Amino acid sequence: MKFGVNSLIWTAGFDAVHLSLLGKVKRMGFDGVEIARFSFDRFPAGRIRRALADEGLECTFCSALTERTSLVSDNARLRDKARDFLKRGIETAAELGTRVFAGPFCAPVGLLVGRRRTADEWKRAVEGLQSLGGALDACGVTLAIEPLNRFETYFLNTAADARRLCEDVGHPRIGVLFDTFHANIEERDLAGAIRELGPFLSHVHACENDRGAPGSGHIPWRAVSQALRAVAYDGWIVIESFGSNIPEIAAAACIWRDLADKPEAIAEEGLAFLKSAFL
Ligand code: LER
Ligand code: MN
Repeated sequence: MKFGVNSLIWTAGFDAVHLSLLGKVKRMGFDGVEIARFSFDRFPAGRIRRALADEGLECTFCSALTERTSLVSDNARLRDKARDFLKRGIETAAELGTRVFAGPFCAPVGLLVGRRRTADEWKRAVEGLQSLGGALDACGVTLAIEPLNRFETYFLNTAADARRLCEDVGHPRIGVLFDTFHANIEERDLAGAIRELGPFLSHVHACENDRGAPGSGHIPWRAVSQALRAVAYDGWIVIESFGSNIPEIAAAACIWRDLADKPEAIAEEGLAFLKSAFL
């Protein structure tokens, strides 16, 4: 397993001006950084890739569908926009030199429609994801689809549904991102959910129940660690939290208070805890 930290702790628009963060992340003891972007225009992927190599760091890449971009919409224009966006994201991940592109990639983050998903929406998600198979193969990238808790999406909330979605899609480069924060709200048994995902588990966000430092709340980390071992997971464990000034996800993530004295504390204290619990 490799440990990473998500750049959303500091910024939603990781760019050349943030390269000094890389040295800091390396000195904290992480293997890599998860770079977050919600737009891929003018993104200096090559420069960031070289800076990562200079620091001896790896990376993963994450994003999200936001307003007016949806694979499941009945509006073909919004579906096209979502497919183009995800294809650009997959190509950008390859330019960064990572094999993981992760996030909630079916419906826009924060969209709640006051009803459960329909069979037509499920079918459109399956077809939309299938249409990305060629780009994933060409770029050697895996798409890790993230179920979110019910207050952030109506479309995909549980590990069991995420596994079924992947089975219906049937592409080996499409798997599931398991985020312990969302799972704590939606799963009866976090370890059981991980075991049920088995080979479909592609990526992990390690988040405390309040999005603070892993180890400071009530997520059952030992059980999570044992379940990851049981399914022979050897991918990334990425600490994810959000600064309170991230407009792209503020309305969905609803973090309205500081979860630590400074953002670095979530990364540093979380990593020390995870290494003791997981290694
Ligand atoms: C993104 O990884 C995530 O977990 C979401 O809660 C963002 O709103
Ligand atoms: Mn997450």
